[in-house]
Amino acid sequence: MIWNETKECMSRDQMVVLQNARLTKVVNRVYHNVEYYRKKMQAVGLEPGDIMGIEDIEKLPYTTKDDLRDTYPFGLFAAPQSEIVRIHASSGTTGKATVVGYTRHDIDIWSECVARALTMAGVGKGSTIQVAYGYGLFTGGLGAHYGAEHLGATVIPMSTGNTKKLTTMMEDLGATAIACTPSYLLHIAETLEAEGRIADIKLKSAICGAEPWTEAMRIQIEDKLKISAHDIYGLSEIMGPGVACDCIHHTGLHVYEDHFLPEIITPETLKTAASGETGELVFTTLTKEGIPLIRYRTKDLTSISYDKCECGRTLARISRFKGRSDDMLIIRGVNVFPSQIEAALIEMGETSPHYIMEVDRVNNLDILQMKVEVEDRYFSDEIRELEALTKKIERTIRDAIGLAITVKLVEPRTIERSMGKAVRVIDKRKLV
Ligand code: DLL
Repeated sequence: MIWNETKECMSRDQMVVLQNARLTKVVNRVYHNVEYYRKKMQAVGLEPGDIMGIEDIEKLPYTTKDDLRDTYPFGLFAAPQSEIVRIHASSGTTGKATVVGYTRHDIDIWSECVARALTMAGVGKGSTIQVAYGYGLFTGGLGAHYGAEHLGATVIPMSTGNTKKLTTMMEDLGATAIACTPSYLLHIAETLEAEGRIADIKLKSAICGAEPWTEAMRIQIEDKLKISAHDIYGLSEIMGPGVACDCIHHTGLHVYEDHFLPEIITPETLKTAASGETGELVFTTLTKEGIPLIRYRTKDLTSISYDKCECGRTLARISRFKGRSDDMLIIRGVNVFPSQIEAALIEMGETSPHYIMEVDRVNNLDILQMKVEVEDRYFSDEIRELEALTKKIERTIRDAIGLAITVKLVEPRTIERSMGKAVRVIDKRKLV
């Protein structure tokens, strides 16, 4: 039973009792099993006994992507390798990925959380769901897959990349739900619309996330496909999809607070934000064994409300995301840091460090283009040399970020110089 009062409708007092017990346990776990955390806590004179419950949370140090990078790949793992049954990874700020590991228990909790999220979208036993998030190191595919199986739904593991096959299967196998990025779903909707096939599909709901989208875009998807569309949030460091999801009332995403303790901080001061104020979302994992994280700074900007929802759930709700406090871009659901591209370019050593990236959305699909300055000689030499370098840069960047990119090489001093902080990215995508 997924939608159950014990987990979703407990009183604030009951939730705090549960969180207190779980927080003290996880703090002990990281202190005793993770040298990096032990040292971090000792550096500020903390012992596990100093943390009696969530009212002590502010005493604990933050964790950031840099901590994961500094301890790459396994330095923050709190379980021995023999207990780790799965590894996932996402982009780091420079070349190295952020690696996360799950014990069997972690996978069970993750599946339960995703199942709880899918339940909000009406998915259950008897549903047929197409999972069109990428499968692989990205958490989207397998995360949604295990959650749907946990519910007893029939899963079609589509992954990404072949819209024709996806829409054919959607129709032929009678899919009633789909899990994919919102921009991809809008693309699917427009494809079906153009082919006059909307009436032939049985889709009832969608669970979309992994990238920012707007309420207007959600309504557009619902209107086009005549379905109910839900916003699912998550991040690999904390677990993957299924950290929070919105219910039929769409008044914020319910956070699975029994597993992830949320805080909102002001990024400039790193202090707890005033109640209801927008700030950076921070999570402490309360039940994870593989890689529990303490006060992980997500860099995602949102606000939080503890009011009971009309649906009856008492879980805290975070509002739709308002952006990020760093420069991470999400392109086709893939996280990209401009610094990764810069590092790859510099390592090649054949270009100048002057470049500009442009992200746009064409037919609801993100495209990434880039202009890079190269020496004059490439323009006076044979054209073939220019083409070869273009291809080489495209390959190098694609390998570094995992996304196709179109590169145009330009002559020296043609990219506008900035007086202040260099403008490296122009994001032309308009979230409708
Ligand atoms: O994107 C996990 C996921 C998969 C979530 C499928 C939902 C569905 P990462 O690749 O680690 O994990 O990227 C995490 O993506 O910090 C946000 O900036 C962004 N993000 C994820 N979901 C949403 C959402 C997955 N619903 C980063 N709205 C996060 C806005 C989102 N941004």
